[in-house]
Amino acid sequence: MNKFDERMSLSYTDRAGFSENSCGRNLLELMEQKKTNLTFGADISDGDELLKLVKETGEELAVVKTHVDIIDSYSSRHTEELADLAKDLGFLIFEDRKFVDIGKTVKRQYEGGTFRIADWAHIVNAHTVPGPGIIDGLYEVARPMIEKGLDRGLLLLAQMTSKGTLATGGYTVKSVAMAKENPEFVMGYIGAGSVPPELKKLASIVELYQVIMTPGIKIGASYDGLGQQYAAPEEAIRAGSDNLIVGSGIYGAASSVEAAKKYRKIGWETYIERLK
Ligand code: 6AU
Repeated sequence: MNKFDERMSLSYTDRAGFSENSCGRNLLELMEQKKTNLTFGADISDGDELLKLVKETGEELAVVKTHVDIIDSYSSRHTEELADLAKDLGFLIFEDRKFVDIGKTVKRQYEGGTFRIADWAHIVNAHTVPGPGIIDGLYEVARPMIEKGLDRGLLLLAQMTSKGTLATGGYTVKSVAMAKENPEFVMGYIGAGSVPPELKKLASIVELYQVIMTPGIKIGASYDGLGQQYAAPEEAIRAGSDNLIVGSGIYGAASSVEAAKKYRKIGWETYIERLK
């Protein structure tokens, strides 16, 4: 059986057994237990509104993804309360920081500054354009936390959803190769949910235990006017996505809770179908 077919036929729990990163393992197990493979991309500038929406939708979610630097008047209260909600409602926090610098700089951006991301984000992501030093720099911060039993994992941006992206073909293949040195830290990849044939190529070369999380998902839309491209949730799951990242499809809906329930149901049912 080829890698893609094997990936599609195994449950999250089966794949979790192969994982060397505890955060990746816990995400796979959490998705199976909670029966949701949905991430809410909570791109909301008002910190209190963000917390309110997360409180309302948290039961439906495996992960809440933040862009902490778009919160107006950020204070550590926002991320402390988010961390409390994560414990109460059972989801992981993914700060979509997209680190993209040399190792010693990203190390400081992850650990310190205004946001102290490593203190509260279980998952972060990084571009591979700087080379493997970016993984080493981030891992210097995460390693002692992982050794203490905390969930800390890194997703590499092997692809992007935006029109004209350079993250395709050989770039994607080299990004996947870069993860191999640090299986205890790199838990998976961002893949382009919006471009199912490309996503399938990624899902055909990554290890079984690695998670592919996919933005670019929206029902009834194909473009946002600023480069973002969309596909339907079913298409992404069938092309190898493990987790659907939905932003404006949830926070822009008339009822965010109803939208989250809808994306959750489609994501989960399509995952169950692919196991058959
Ligand atoms: O559903 P949307 O289009 O409203 O939001 C998509 C979210 C945004 C993006 O910053 C993010 O997903 N994203 C990413 C991530 C998660 O790394 C990569 C990418 O290629 N495209 C993309 O949209 O918060």
